[in-house]
Amino acid sequence: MINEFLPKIKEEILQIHTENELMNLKSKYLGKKGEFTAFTNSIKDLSIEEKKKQGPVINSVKKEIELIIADKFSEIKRLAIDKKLSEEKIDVSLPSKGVGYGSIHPLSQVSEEIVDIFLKFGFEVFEGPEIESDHYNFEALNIPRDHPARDMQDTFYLEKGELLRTHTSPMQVRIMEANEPPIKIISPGKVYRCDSDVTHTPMFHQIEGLLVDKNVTFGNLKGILNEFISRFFGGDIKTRFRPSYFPFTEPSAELDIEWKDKSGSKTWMEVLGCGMVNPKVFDSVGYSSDDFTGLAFGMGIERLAMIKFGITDIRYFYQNDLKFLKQF
Ligand code: 2NM
Repeated sequence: MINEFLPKIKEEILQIHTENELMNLKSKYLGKKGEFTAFTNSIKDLSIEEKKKQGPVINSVKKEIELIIADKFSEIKRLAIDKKLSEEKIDVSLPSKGVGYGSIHPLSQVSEEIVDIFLKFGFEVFEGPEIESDHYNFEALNIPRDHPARDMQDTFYLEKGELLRTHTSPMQVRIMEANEPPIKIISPGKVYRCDSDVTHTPMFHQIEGLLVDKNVTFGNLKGILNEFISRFFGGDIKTRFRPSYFPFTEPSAELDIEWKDKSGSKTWMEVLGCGMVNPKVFDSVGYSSDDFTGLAFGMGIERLAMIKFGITDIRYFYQNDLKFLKQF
């Protein structure tokens, strides 16, 4: 009879220790074919009077059974957690797994190394905005309207006539505009050009230098850059200044170094561009070309790092492959 269910279930539940066993018990009584379910189904054969009497009793017993099962369920969970906590021990005397150390990215290493050399020469470091105006990036640097560098294919143009700087010289124009000579600065930073192959990426890094004073000569330019090359590449490196053209310098030159290629034979490698600041640049920043002369140079960090470390594909720098990065 209905009164027998609760004592029976309470008795059986004492023997239960796992969630699985509890689920089995639940379905044994409350499942579709369960004993209690069968009992409740039999109510339909009773008279209306009996139904009214038995209905509430059945419901309250069912609730009680569900409660007993739910309590047991919580108890099983709690015991499992207690067991886990008491068994799990942390052995603080075990050796640790060790920490993986990061390292400075090769481009940062090379950039810092170059900056360090010029700091020792007495240059000051100035960084500026990567979004620039046509004035600072082109106009003030004597890059004329029809120059290919201004072409959409070389320069990333933004809205409102702004653009991503294609070199770090705009910063040097800003410094000249705001200061009288003497000036002795370098500007490292990211620059952007629409270009992509094994030696070009749309973003790369540059360091440009500028020295303006009375009586600055091409001899000073050669002296500074030769000393830089010897410190950066180490030892006795042959250099040659090969005539070239930039709108912002006159005369202009490219600096080559003698270098051994993979097969061991000597070749000339172009490492940077340089020249004496074009008087037209001085005009636009308000310097007097009668009183002052200037030397300037610009180099690509990726290019110098590739030469120094013998890297043949520029894209290695940006793939964050630890096998590559760990070599530096
Ligand atoms: C280069 C080569 C030659 C350069 C010129 C100037 C400035 F602002 F003074 F006009 N800054 N940098 C310069 C000169 C850059 O890069 C290949």
